[in-house]
Amino acid sequence: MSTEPIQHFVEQLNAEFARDMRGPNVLALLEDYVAKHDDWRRFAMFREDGTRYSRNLVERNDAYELLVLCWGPGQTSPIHNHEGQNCWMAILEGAIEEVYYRFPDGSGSPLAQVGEPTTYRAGQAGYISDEIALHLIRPAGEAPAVSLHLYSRPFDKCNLYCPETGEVTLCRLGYHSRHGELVPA
Ligand code: CSS
Ligand code: FE2
Repeated sequence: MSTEPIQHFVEQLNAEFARDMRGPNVLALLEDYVAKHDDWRRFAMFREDGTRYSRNLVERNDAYELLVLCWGPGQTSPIHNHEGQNCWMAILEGAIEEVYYRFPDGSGSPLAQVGEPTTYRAGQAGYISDEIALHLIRPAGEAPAVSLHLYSRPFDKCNLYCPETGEVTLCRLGYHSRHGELVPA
């Protein structure tokens, strides 16, 4: 049986992080995978209740986690950090908007947006870390979107930031499915 393209991609990522934990070639590997393959579809499970975007685990090890995120119309993420880790994102289907924010200054004032929202379309990829900014992610327009996220190292919680006051709350991050199997509610 031939290796699935996404399994081959995982093996490339394993080799990349074994060679250099900073993952200098990860963006190029992501762009290459999303340009050529669509076997990610078996991981793309939207939440039936439509309450928020879904997080579907593809692969997780000590070095990184790889997830397929499914965004229904209007399912905006909270403003969040990335726990000091590297975050790469590539768009699989539809279009995604990213909005940058400055970290709160502790004064209780509204978070400052940085620049204009960036739109990423299918095939495009980007990178963020806490050194760059906080961000939120939302599907652009009224169509659903699917994105591929790679975090190195993995994290199970992150901070959420209130846009009006900068107040921080801790959020536990769960999975809607793992390795193609729904996680029981
Ligand atoms: N960090 C969010 C998605 S936007 S990068 C998450 O993993 O749920
Ligand atoms: Fe994020």
